[in-house]
Amino acid sequence: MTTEISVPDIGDFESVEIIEILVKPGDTINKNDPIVTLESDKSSVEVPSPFTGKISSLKVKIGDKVSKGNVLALIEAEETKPEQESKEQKKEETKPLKQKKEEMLPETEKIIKQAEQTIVQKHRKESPKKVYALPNGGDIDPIETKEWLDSLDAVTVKDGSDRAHYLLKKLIDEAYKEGSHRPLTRVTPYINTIPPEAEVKSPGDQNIERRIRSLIRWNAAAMVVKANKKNPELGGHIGTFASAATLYDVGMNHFWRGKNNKFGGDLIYFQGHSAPGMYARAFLEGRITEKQIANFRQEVDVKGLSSYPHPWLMPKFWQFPIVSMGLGSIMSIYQARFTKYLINRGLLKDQDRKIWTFLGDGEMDEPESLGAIGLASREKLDNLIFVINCNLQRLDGPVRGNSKIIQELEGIFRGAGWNVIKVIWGSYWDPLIAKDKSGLLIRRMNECVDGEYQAFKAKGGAYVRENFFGKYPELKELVSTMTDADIWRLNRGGHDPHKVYAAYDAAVKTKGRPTVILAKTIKGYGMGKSGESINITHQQKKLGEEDLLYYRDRFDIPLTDKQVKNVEFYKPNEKSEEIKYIKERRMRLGGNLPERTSYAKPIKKPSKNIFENMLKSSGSHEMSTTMALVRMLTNLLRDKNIAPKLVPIIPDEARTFGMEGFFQKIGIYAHEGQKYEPVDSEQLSFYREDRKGQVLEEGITEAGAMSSWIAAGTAYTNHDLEMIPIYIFYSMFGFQRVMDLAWAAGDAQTRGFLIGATSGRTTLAGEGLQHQDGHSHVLASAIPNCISYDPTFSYELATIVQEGLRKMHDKQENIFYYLTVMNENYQHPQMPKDCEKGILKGMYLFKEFNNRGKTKIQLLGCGAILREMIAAAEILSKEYNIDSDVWSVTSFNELRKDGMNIERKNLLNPGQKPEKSYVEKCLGKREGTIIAASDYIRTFVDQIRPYISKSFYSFGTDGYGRSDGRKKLRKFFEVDKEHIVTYALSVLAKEQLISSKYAERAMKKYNIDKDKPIPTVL
Ligand SMILES: Cc1ncc(C[n+]2csc(CCOP(=O)(O)OP(=O)(O)O)c2C)c(N)n1
Ligand SMILES: [Mg+2]
Repeated sequence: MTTEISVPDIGDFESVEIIEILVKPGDTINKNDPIVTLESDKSSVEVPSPFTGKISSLKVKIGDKVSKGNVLALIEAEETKPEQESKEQKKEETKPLKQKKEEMLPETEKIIKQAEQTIVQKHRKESPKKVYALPNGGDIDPIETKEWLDSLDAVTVKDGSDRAHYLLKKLIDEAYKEGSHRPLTRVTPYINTIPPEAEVKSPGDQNIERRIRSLIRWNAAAMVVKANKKNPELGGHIGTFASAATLYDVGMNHFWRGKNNKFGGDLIYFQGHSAPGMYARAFLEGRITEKQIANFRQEVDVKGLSSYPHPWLMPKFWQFPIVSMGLGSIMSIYQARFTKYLINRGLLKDQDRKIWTFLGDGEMDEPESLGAIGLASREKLDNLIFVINCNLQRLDGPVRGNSKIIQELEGIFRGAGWNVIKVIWGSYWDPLIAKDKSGLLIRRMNECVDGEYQAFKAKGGAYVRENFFGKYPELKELVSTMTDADIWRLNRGGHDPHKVYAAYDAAVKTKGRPTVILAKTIKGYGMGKSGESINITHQQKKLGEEDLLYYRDRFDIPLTDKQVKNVEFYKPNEKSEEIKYIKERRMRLGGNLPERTSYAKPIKKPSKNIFENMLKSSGSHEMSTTMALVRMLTNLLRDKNIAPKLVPIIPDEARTFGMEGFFQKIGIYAHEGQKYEPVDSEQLSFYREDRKGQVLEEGITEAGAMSSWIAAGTAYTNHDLEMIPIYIFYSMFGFQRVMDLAWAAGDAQTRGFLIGATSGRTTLAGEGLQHQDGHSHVLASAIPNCISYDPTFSYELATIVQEGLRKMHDKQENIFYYLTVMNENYQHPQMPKDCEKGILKGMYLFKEFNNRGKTKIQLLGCGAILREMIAAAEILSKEYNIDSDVWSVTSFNELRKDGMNIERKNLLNPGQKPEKSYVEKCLGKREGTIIAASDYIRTFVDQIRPYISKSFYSFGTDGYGRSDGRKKLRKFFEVDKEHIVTYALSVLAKEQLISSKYAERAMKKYNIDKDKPIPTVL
């Protein structure tokens, strides 16, 4: 049956142009196959067929303008009822009878009145007559309290703790209804979450594990001390790993599975300052040589070991660069989410891999540490486990001297919906807590603050007896049979392998939410007087002989005094129990950690015809480079190799960039699918969330979006899957906002595209000072493996993207691209001949104005300002008979890279004929002074100044942006065609090639006020 395919609801648009027809008569198509592409002045979107069948005729052609309801084609459809219709019908059937607005009001008022009466009565009923609790939380009726506690006990014994929890929750809910607003469940008592009887026991041999841990501790400390003996400039940390050794060891021996040909491996984000501990273990495992650890922090000549986890410097070892505090948290959260994304999209097998992140308690104050924890619980990331090493100290002093960091973090994470496991007390405390029937011990634990806990571990057993237990006679009595040494031995949970094992075991078994383990430890554990739990611990890197001997004895390291004085490392022989054990554990767990490998298959570069349209002139059709990019992405989504690998990432700006067509076409990733009918469900580009959705619509978090981009751009190593992440953002909120993450992305060798959209100080126009970007390219230039371009025309953009795909995803080079695209609409010319190489190198000759010129000038324009330069060249030619060569500069950054490389080569080869830089090759033989301008600060343009032998003048948009139209802004920043003409005339006058009167006249003509201050002060 012949059926019409017509234009569906396309939102607010009327008369939208058809720019592509994707079917022809006779084609057999499936439902949802695209029929045509429509383009408004803001976005382009494909119209899918609502039917499966054979196209019998087309009713439109390219260039036609259509609106909702216009017929596009006729189809011999297999079924004629489009889904949309039946949905609408269904809705009609179930719709309740609509009441008229006027009829609703009195009824509503009645309900409100009734409600108000109830509230008033309730208020009267509950006016407080009695004081229920003392302001300090003290108990006004201990007998009543006991009755409640006995009841709770009885319920727990009879029906279990879940029933007790249920009743408590009911009571709390009831109390809320009655007006109590205190968050009763924010924190739990200051004791371990897992009671001793519920602990799962470690199957490991504790004696061997302790010996291994001691050796790792020694070698880790020795490598820092040795390096600093050689050269005190080198630095390093002992105290951080000393506090975390058990936390790492239990994971390494029992939980963290390596990557191999059957399993993808757990991903561990090691806290940066713990790096010596990871090296020390790898040394015992035979993965790192003694020469390497002897050269810790000496990387230049001897290929020693990196200070911190840097994949760029140790690409076969480190996976995650997280020494900048806070980044580990946010990057790992988005890593865990991206892993689920790949699984839900069917690209990765679900092997229950875990992501573990080690963080410092001081580090948790970074906004990036806590800023994304809501996402982790919202997305039910049960593949994510945080271990926060709560040694109570940061660099200068206690993290929370006057309160307790563990309790604070517990409240925050519980509030965010995480599973919180506190590992506060070690096993030696268990009998004391069991004996404490009155609850006084827990009360004392609750009332001490971290400043005191820090002192307890710095000042010895007698001090603890006096100042901790001594506060209450009953507690003093509790420890009366213990010696001071026994009291000193009362350990902290994070140093107890049993407690840590039980916590890890519970964490890996947790379903439906992420887990955070809050482990209490001692900073500088084992360092004694030189650095245990004292304020200078963090900086301590030079242990004296006495300190080293103490450390050796504390951990029973079989080294002689002489060997200790020489700061020798210790590794038992290969046949020893320890080495056999450590290797066997890792073998059982599937492989080494950390280890960075990649077995990802390259993605074949797309066929050239995907880009064909972009190389042609757009004729009279005007469009922005943003729209050109979106068109290109839409085309790439038709390439079978590329399409599934594209990961569009957007922080809440898809509509600004005209990308809403992606919602319908590839869907927005949502781990629970779409539980609601979207408000715009009738429209073509409706907000479609889908479990298999491809777009990462991150919301307003550039740091989160950047973390997703890093996760996707490193999937080639972390998941052996090459992905193509394209993160599109307001250019001002890119590098400026997340530079630290961009730096880490470079270190991690992320591959992908960063797109600074709505770019250019004068091109974004009305948004003003906070939005108008004039320096993102300068920031991008600081990252060595970032390649950046500011293209003007769609063929430039197409050339760059093609090359990017080829280099990063076909050739698998470890680079990433930063491209700026604009929202200014204009016509795009056809690609000139032979400019491909120039586009990629950074500049090419766009046009020569050869009239009968008196004199000549070289005009270099970049991005938005190239068009001003072309217009200026026309004026100079027509009105002043001045010839010019106009160059399109696609990247001053790339030109500078070439320039400095060539200059260096020449300086290092003084006896040889010097090579020419690329800019010199382009401009050296051309006549005339150079005038160069961009929509960025002059620093961007000035980068090429040293590499050309001619006079050079640069113009740019230095200063704060402000709101206005493009024309006015360009005049204000002096990068409009009129200023360029005037400055060109002035430059030629300065060079004594023409009279100065031309420039003066131009200033008058164009209303250029020479007394206006430079924009940087305005
Ligand atoms: C963004 C950032 N700011 C500052 C530092 C310097 N820094 C290194 S370690 C440290 C203290 C860390 O304390 P904590 O997080 O408690 O870790 P711990 O060493 O106690 O385990 C600081 C301030 C850094 N590495 N990164
Ligand atoms: Mg700390």
